[in-house]
Amino acid sequence: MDEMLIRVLEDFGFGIEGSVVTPFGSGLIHRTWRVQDIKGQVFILQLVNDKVFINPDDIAHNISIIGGFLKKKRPYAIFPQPLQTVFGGAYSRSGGGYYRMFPFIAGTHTIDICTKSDQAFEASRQFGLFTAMLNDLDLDMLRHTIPGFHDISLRYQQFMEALEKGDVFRKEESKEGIGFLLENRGIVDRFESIRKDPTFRLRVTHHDTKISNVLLDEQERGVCVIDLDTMMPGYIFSDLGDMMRTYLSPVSEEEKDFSKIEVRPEFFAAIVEGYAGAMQSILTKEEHRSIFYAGEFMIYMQALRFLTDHLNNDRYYGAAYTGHNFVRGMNQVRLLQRYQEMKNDLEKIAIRITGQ
Ligand code: GN1
Ligand code: MG
Repeated sequence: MDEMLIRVLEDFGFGIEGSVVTPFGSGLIHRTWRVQDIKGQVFILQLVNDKVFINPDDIAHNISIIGGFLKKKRPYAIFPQPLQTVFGGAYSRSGGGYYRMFPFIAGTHTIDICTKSDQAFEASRQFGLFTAMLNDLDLDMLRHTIPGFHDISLRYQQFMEALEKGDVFRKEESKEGIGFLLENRGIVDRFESIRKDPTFRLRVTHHDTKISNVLLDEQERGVCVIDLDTMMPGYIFSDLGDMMRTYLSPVSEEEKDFSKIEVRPEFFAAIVEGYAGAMQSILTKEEHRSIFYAGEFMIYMQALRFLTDHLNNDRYYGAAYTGHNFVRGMNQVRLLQRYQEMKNDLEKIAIRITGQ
């Protein structure tokens, strides 16, 4: 085993004898390992990307505030608290970066693609319950772990800067996608008016609601949400929208054959049902009216982010092959087009389910 990992494991009180460490998961940001100790218990070890999370202590702060709140007010909630090091810290710094460790909840598993609408329902219900359980937590207690993370106006501005200063050849090649994004700027304008509307509530939202961030039990019932790095004050359309972005189509943002990109209305219905059911009377009229917008908001923002990164020569997401972020960006453009084509049907579904 790597010298550095040995020291990190020791900081968390693990003996090296009998511990098995294997790479785990498919996230783009952190490095993750599965650790099995001598007794066969399983843990998840992560090296936090401190270029993205500039102040990892903010993550530990939010986890501790939210964990403490739930323990006191919602003792039935399942919330996987990270382990402390033998020195009482949230991170081991022995490997150079910020390493943290979580227990793995026995009897649960995660999936990488949403193949059944029941899975979409279960996941959405868990994200809805998460926000509902934190409805009365004072938002001022929380820190913004990535400032401006889902600020679509900031993402738009970064896109405009990349158009000005980015790679000229890549810009030429991305003309069609760029044109589409510029034409759809209304999505950013709508966010600006929501932000100015004092009645549109900020809540504790998760900000990374992909299907692999929900633990499922053997019957595929949702158990709880994981990956708590970006839980911070936000709008429900961030969470609803990222589920739409990642569950509606049978293929992911990685797919190169865009003819496979589809919007499955039964998955849209499942997302709305799961979320609205969990949030019940908590959702406001303004929030109900933002359900279709949620998908537009998140798909558009992700298209902006991938194309911006392509123009900036892949400095944020990295690239496994030349043009990787171009493919991802154009994939999201296509998904947004498909989504907008179905606007009438999807809005009807949302109204049928929520009655609003
Ligand atoms: C990143 O690493 P991962 O897959 O959890 C990104 C999300 C993007 C996603 C796109 C901190 O998440 O915002 O939607 O890639 N997270 C961060 O795959 O930038
Ligand atoms: Mg994540």
